[in-house]
Amino acid sequence: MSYDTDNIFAKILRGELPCHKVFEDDETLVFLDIMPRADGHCLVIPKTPCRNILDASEAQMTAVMRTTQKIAKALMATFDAPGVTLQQFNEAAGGQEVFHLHVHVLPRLEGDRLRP
Ligand code: DGP
Repeated sequence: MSYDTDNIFAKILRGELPCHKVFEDDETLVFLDIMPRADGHCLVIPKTPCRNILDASEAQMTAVMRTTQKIAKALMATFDAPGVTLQQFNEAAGGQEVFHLHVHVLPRLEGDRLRP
């Protein structure tokens, strides 16, 4: 499957749509999910075009997971959360809605439930 340069996250990367930026480095951008399923719900994306993990280079996977680990630890500290959930969807049948690689990072509290 090809990369659609008009997907929402591509527009965010080009500055055509706003986002609440949490972190960025040369390779990745992190921002709050517009429909948070937990307080602090963040999305980690590569800055370069990539549809999902099926299309990702080793360098993109490494960069995204390095940032994901950093953000997971920062969210746990910020929200005093004892746990963190990662979610990652690939292709429509896998639950993917925005076709630019992203990892959901959700800080978790004891006994909480993710919002739908
Ligand atoms: P999925 O591809 O299934 O992982 O879902 C895409 C996620 O992206 C979903 O949790 C909502 C979020 N999202 C969709 N549009 C926007 C947007 O314009 N801004 C932000 N910050 N998040 C968005």
